[in-house]
Amino acid sequence: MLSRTIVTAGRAYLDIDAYASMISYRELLRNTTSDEVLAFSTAKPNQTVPPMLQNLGYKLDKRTSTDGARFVLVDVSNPNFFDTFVKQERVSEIIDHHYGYEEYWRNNRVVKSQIEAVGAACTQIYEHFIEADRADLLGGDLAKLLIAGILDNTINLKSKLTTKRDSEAYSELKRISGLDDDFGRDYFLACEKEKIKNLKRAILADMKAEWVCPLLPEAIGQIILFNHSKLTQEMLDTVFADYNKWMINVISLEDGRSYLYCSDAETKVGLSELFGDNADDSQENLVILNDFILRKEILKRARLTHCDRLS
Ligand SMILES: [Mn+2]
Repeated sequence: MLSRTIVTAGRAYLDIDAYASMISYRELLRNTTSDEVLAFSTAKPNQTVPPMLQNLGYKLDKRTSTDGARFVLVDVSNPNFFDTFVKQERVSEIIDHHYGYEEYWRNNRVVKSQIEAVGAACTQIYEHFIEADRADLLGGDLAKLLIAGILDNTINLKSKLTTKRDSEAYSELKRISGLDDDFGRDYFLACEKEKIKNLKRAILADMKAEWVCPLLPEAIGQIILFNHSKLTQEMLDTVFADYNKWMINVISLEDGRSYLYCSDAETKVGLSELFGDNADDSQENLVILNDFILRKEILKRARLTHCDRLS
């Protein structure tokens, strides 16, 4: 009997890195093993998978029986986040780039695990094609998926988590497929379009509500756009109508800056205090940083600044 392998990812959400990794690795396994290989998920692709990518020739499979199947997990290694149908005792392989469970899986001798500090799981998947000498499969649509995964998870190769392996995978995928940097631009613009279309949903789906220090409000949003100019203070006031105090980190890819919009003068003072020497704070309720920053880095900075003061 044919053995069945199911390539899947986390249960919480399906971003382009997970989506592209699942589909691409399925294609590689189909071409290099005799297994029946499927890729599916209970999670829906999020806004990082715009229609231009969901409508390619390669799609996820329909969900089907997992009885007796082996599971390959990509872009996730924390068992608490595995898709709901995954049976841990039948996991055969894990390819991931998140910290925390390296040791846990290293101690498991049955599971082949590859958990590394790279910017995107798609980079690891790309390398598997090269190791298997199957770069021939990467023309066209698979390259598009993998490139999008790499660019999204590394924030256009500008995030601090970006490694040389990510940049090389990106260049090589472009070379193999004949795509150029315009594809990345088109991809980010397509994502931006989806987010602007459903702005409130896009922002509220990714809110942090956590009291960190007196300099920041509890409600902190984050959105990545190709260009910040699509957003206005009025649009944000509508999105945050139910919030008393808020701020949002608008990461603008084209100019590589963070635009920190906020609800009130007091929050603005806090932001100026945190970032003033490296920012333009001449506008009302807005602080523009010289570089972009991630929300988790803002929180870290606020915690450190506040602890300094207490000590
Ligand atoms: Mn990822």
